[in-house]
Amino acid sequence: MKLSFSNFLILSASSIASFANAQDKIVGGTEVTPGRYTYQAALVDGSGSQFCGGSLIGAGYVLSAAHCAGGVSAVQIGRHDLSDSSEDFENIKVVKEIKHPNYNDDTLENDIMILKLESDSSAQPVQYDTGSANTSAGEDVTVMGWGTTQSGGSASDLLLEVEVDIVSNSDCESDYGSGQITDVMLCAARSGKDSCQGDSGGPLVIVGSDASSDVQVGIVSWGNGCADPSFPGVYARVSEFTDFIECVLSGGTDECGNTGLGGGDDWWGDWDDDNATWGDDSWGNNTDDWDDDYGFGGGIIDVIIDLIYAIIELLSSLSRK
Ligand code: 4AZ
Repeated sequence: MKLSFSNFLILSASSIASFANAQDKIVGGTEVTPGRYTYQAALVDGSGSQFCGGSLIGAGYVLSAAHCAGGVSAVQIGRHDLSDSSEDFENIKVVKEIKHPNYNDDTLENDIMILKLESDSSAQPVQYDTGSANTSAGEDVTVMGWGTTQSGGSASDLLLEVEVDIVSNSDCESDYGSGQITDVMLCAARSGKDSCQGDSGGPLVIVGSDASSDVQVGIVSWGNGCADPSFPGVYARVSEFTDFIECVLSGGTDECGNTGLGGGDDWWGDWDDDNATWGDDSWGNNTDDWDDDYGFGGGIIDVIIDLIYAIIELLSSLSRK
């Protein structure tokens, strides 16, 4: 994951400290029963190396963390032992990384992304929490991945899982410091157990009787070290992103989740939403629109249009004051 410089300093110190009580799995976990988590996805780069996790939420869509964006080449669904190339799994090319438009890579707010796949997976997807799951402090939740088995340690070839307890946002904020844990995050911890580097983007679920009854409540996002008793693991809180997820699953892309330019409930946002080909879709942001078709793609025209939108949005917000 990405770390701010101050987090990096804390992480460096805490990884030295946690070295002393290193655990041996995900951190403190166990090997998954192969095939249990049908929806678990390995995100791989151009050379086929796994670097993040994800979860199948619809036949053609994988949910992951925005901080995993940039080089997702394909997803592999149905994997268990990454060192076993003879495994029977789906390798599906990614055609678009749809990051939440308000993802902030300093604060890691809105650390959510959906990958659009070139073709459908036939695996059982996971249900995602739209607000009815119980995410009270103390609830048991499970996280899985091929990430490192200790902070700064080496990754696991085998898919590992670990059960942790939900920690309230207020307790988590007292651990991390004021303002660091917002409503769009969810924390979880248990002594000696945690997600870690390389698990990012993977699902945190309330386990049901089988894959079809599991409910995903979190996405592995960040933390200071791993299984450090002073710092819970931090996850994107899935129920806060129902609109974003449903917009993407119904075919949307760059306009989804946009509460800023061309999104919000100010007069400009409303007008722009009504005129849906402006601002969000056809102009400025996209890679396959008229301006790109006419050869200006991603260039100065986009910048100028975005600037005009920014000015309009600013004037609009001033007029609301
Ligand atoms: C990471 O670096 C990371 N303990 C993921 C999860 C956690 C810490 C770090 C949570 O991707």
